[in-house]
This record gives sequence, C-alpha cells and structure tokens, in this order.
Amino acid sequence: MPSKKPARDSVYPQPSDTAAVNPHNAKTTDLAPDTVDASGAYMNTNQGVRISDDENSLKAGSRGPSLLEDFILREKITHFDHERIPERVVHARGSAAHGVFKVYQSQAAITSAAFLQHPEEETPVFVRFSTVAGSRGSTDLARDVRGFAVKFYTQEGNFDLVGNNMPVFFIQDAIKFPDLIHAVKPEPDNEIPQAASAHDTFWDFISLMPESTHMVMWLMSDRAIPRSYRMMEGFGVHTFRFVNAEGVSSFVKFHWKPLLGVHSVAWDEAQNISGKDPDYHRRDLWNAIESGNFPEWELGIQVVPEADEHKFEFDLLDPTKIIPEELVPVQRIGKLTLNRNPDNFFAETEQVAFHVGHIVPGIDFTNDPLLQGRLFSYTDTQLIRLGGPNFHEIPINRPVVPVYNNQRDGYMRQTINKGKTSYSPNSLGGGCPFMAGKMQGGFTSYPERIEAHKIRERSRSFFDHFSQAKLFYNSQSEPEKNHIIDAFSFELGKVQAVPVRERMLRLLAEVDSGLAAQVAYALRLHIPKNSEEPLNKSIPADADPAAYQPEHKESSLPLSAALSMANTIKETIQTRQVAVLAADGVDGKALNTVKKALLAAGAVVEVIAPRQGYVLAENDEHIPVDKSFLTGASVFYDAVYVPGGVNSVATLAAHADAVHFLNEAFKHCKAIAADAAAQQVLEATYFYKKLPEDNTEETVLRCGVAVHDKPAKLADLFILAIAQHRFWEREVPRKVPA
Ligand code: HDD
Repeated sequence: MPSKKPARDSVYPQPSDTAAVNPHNAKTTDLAPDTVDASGAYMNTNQGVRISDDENSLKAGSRGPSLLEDFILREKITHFDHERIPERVVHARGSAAHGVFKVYQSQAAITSAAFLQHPEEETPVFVRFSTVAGSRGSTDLARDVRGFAVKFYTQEGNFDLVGNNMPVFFIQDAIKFPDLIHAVKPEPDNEIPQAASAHDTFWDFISLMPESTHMVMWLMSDRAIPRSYRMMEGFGVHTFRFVNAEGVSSFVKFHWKPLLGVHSVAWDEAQNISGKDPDYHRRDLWNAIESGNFPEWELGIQVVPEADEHKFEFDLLDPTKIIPEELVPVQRIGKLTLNRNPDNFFAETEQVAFHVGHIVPGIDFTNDPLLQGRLFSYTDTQLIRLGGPNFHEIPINRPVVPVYNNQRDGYMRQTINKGKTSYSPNSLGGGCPFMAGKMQGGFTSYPERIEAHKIRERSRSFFDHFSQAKLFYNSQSEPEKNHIIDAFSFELGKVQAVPVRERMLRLLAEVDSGLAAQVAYALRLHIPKNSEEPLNKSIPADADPAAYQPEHKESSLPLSAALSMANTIKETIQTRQVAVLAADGVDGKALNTVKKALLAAGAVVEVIAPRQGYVLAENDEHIPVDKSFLTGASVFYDAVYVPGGVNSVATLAAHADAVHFLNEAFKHCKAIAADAAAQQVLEATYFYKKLPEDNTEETVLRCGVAVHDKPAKLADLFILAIAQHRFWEREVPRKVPA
C-alpha cells in the first residue's frame, strides 16, 4: 500500500480541495485558474509583452510599407488565421450550459456509481444540445434529431451520457453510420440542401433500410421541431448496464424528463423561425439561464434484471427499439439543473469532447452493435477535431479528479509531469501511480460470458422493423398524426426520384395503410401493391436475400401513452413568451393588469408596437416597447394579447402587420387574448368569424381565444390557455391565410 498520496502531476495550482481547481464548479465571479478576464488589465502579446499601439502596424514612414519585423502584427494575424478548427462531422451546431445533478436517493441496490449514492451531493455537469445534420452556422429549427449530451464530472471521473431527444436510432450497426450521414448531409456535388433531410440521397438510403422505419416516424413527428431545448426529452438510446457493489448487473435505459413538459412548434412556424432567428433555441436557452429560469430535467431509468433479458418481444440490444414505459416504468431518480451559461463559446461549447465510452465504475456497456462502434468513433474524431491526444487536458474536458498515468507528450501537452518514470511497473518512482483494486474504486468490466463464432452477421432478433413504428404511429393524437402525414408529404415532395418516393410509400404501408394512402394522395402516386423483393436491400453480398426479409410482427401493446406529446405536462406557463400588441392610446391600466398576472405566473412579456421606443398610453404613461413589427414576429411568441384603448385599437386594426401577427398566431394554434374593447382588431382578422360567442373557461380551453371586459378575469383565462401550449385542433381544416 502507498504510504502517502502521490503528488499531483499537473501545472495547475494544487489546493487540497479538488473542487477549487474545478472550472465547472466555479461561479462566473469566482474565476478558475484557466479563466481569463481582461477587466482592469493591459493588453499584451502571447509572450506577455505589453502593447502600446494595437491600432497601427509598424511601417516605414506613416505612408510607407509595413515591416516584416512587426512581431505584434505577425502574432495577431497568425493566430487569427488559425482560429477555426474542423467542425464536428455530425452535431456541428449546438449550444451548451453548465449545471448540477443530484440523485434523489441512493441507487446502491443497482449501481455502485458514486454520483448516484448520496442525495446531498451535487455533481457538476456540462450539457450540450445540438442538431445533427446542419453545419455550425445552420439553423436551430431544422427538422432533425437533437443531440442531448451530458458530461457528469463525478468524483470517480467523467461519465458522458451522449444521447438524443429520440429514443431510437436509424441503424442497428455502427458500420452503417458513415452511409447514413453521407446520405443526410448536403448532396456532395452541389452541397444542397443545408440542415435538411428533405432530399433524394437521404430518402434513397432510408427507403432501402427498413430498420430505419421506426426512427423516421420520430423524425417526421413534431419531436424533430422542439419548442425549446428546455422542453425536450432526452434518451441514452442504447441499453446500458448498471453493476452494483456485489457485481450484480441489470440492464438500464436512460431518460431525461423535462419539468416544463415536451412541446414543439408548428412546421410552418419552424421554417419561419429559421429565417427570422436561426439562433432561436440557442437564444432561448441562454436567456432562460440568464434570467434565473434554470431548465430542469429528471433523470429516469428503466431497469431490467439480467435474468429478464429475453422476456421481451424485441431485442434489448437493438437500438431501433424502445422498452415501452407500460412494460417497464420509468423511475425518476434525480434532477439535472442548468444554472450557468458558458463564459466562452469556443473554449467550452466547441471544445467539449463527449464520448459514449466515458463511463465510471457501476456503469457498463452492452453488446448493442451501434454502441460498440461508437466506442471507437468518439476518441478518433476528437484527435482530428481538437488536434491531438491531449484534448482531455482542455479545461472543459478535464475530470475534477487529478489524472495520474503514464501517458506523456503529444501535441499541446499541458501537464508538466515531474520525475523520471513514465512506465509501469517501476521501482524508481516508488511504483507510482498505483493500480486501484475494486476496494479503491478501480473500474472492472462486467465479466459477461461470451462464447461465439467470430462472424459478420445481424442477429435474427433484430429483424422486426415495423412493429414499434406502428406502435409509435398508433400512439399519436390526431393532430400529431396529421403532422406526420404532412412531414412525409413535404419531405418526399422534395425528392425528385419517383422510385424513391414509391419505395417509401411501400414502407409506410407496412406501418399504417391510412398514413401511406394520405402521403400517396399528396404526392399523386399509387402505393406499390407488392413490396420489392427483397424489401430489405441492405444485405451482404453472399447472403440469401430471402433470409434478409424483415419480419412482420405486431406489438402486443396497442399503444403507449408516453409516446404522445399530447399527454405531456400542461400546468405551467413558466418562461412562456407573450407578445402584447400596442400602439399609442393603449389602455395602460388593462395592459399592466394582464402583464402583472402573466409575470406573476412566470411568463416573459414583451410589447410589440408599430415603432420601437415606447407607446404613449391613454393615461400618458410611457410604456417601453421591446420590438417593432419589423423586429418582432408572432413566431417568436407562445401567445398574444391585445389590450383596449380607442386609438391603439384603431391603429392596430388598420395595421397589416398587426393583423398578420394575429392571423399567424391563430394559424400556429397559439393562445390569444383581447380586451373586449379591442374587438375591432379581432374583427380585422381571418379567424374572427370562427370565434365562439361565449367566453367560459371551457370554451377558452377548447378554442384558445379569450375575450373579456375585465382584465383580471381575462388574465386568468389567458394563463389557462397558454398552459395548454397549442390548440392543434384548430388546424382542421388547415386553411388560414397567414
Ligand atoms: Fe454520435 C457526436 C449522439 C451514434 C459518431 N453523437 C454526437 C453527439 C451526440 C451524439 C449527442 C454530439 C456530442 C457533442 O455535443 O459534442 N450518436 C449519438 C447517439 C447515437 C449516435 C444518441 C446513437 C444512439 N455517433 C453514433 C455512431 C457513430 C457516432 C453510430 C459512429 C460510429 N457522434 C459520432 C462522432 C461525433 C458524434 C463522429 C461527432 C463529433 C463528436 O463525436 O464529438 O464521433
């Protein structure tokens, strides 16, 4: 046994409390050693030489040529020339935040992972959300899967849960990942389209890969156009293992459940937002955290005892399958809170390196062939993206525990290792660093018994590609089904190759004949009567095609309520964005009453007017304006309120942008409220004639439009309506001219 703690092999300050060197624990005011703040400091070069003139290069005479000896200019330009690093090959566009995780109660019975033992302990986390296909500068509201990657800086080292906002994946084996990504990325000849799956190569690939059917149902659902990162679920996708201190293993699926519920925007709205504010989700996350509205998720787990591995009608190792929550309930075991924005996008969000293979004792892998391939890919990609093998030394990637091993040198090495020994075993270094046995928290892999032939083959238990796609579709509400039909019609409508469209129709017919028929109607095509033979084109050269036909199984569950966003939490308007349309002469008293009630309920309220600056209320109050009709748009808000006031109402009723604002909000099924005195504005809208006569709570909850002559009562009704998120039933028939 070592008699004393080995010295830290690091250049960083070495306080006894490891939390003090952890940049992730630091508050913005409490700068960590690696964080630089120039307040009060003089500008200097990278070598620390103070700069007296950063405005002019060194020249031979004030009108003469620049001199090569200008080391200040050369250093500055050279650094600038090298400022870009390769963007992530997938998930290039993202944004992130710091936070903490706390477990509710010890999970010792199922896992020995230290961060899941003590309810009083906080584990720092860094979470990055992303879109998959678009490049770094693309739009947040693309129809796409969202990455949901969480780095837990635990006392046993880093654990990365690198998941998505959809619980399944397109492919079953990692060897197909480059094909999938080549197909979805912009087409190689003309680099079109950006951040979109609506093009030939993607659907060509999908149409030949029936295993992707379940995932594309999710992708064509509203899950692919979230209202906010804060309102998405997250999933670890693969089945992982938990292992307890006795070495007993259970299978586990990870879930993140957002406390604000799971909500989306409308597709038309998503496309509008993409043009008007491509940073919509990034801004939303940033603003929520800056304003103290910290996003929260509960960590959920579905646990399956080892002995039950084969009790399901699908294979737990197949990443195109969920475990329906009706079969194995999700236990909520802890809470994640994002409470601090990064200080520097590049240093933190861009340089963070997640890896599905970063696990800690108590957690282990399964033989899911997609997971197994990922284990190779993530380190490999960081080597090229972050420039070498020392990316773990970048502050955002460092574990909170000191690192002692015999790895040395390489590009950008930061650590100054002391001593002569960088090998093991050694006697000259006292045998340090020592290996840790189980008792000292050493990681030991779960000793799974494996006895098999070495073979390239897909397990037959992975051949059911449609039963869970059907389960997903059958579990959706009518509006959600309509959105899926529209999404397929849109995406396949953008595909030029008719045989690809037809092949997709045939696959959709395997899911639901009504779905296939409606998409076929939109495309004016017939659904091919018979499937191509073989239906599954993804077959090895020497295989018997017949043996590769997918199985046509039915799920024994008719539906799963957890799969529909219609069943999400609808009890809060916390952080919902409400637009107040106003012009000079607005009824300031009514406006303030409704605004106060909305703010008290946690909403964010912004005044939109014909001009920026302020509006002059009836009572001469100056009411600040947040945006004009030029800089604001209904698609940025969850709800709209029109206060009374004779002049304001007359101005807005005659203002095309104000009327468009309301029509569009109605089209996107949002809550709308108006003072009775603002009726003239509503009369100018397309939907006025559709409004019911009465204003009971029941009517407002059904149609989402509240009109009342008492502002306080109006506010109550409005808040109830906003909490519903959207009134999707309004879309039938979907014919609003906005
Ligand atoms: Fe991956 C990034 C999630 C399959 C290879 N992946 C990446 C990120 C997320 C995921 C969230 C972004 C991390 C960040 O914010 O930096 N990936 C998934 C999920 C998958 C999945 C949930 C299936 C269940 N990925 C997958 C496969 C491979 C990769 C099968 C390769 C065989 N993924 C990568 C990568 C990336 C990546 C190329 C790009 C940038 C990075 O790793 O750091 O290595």
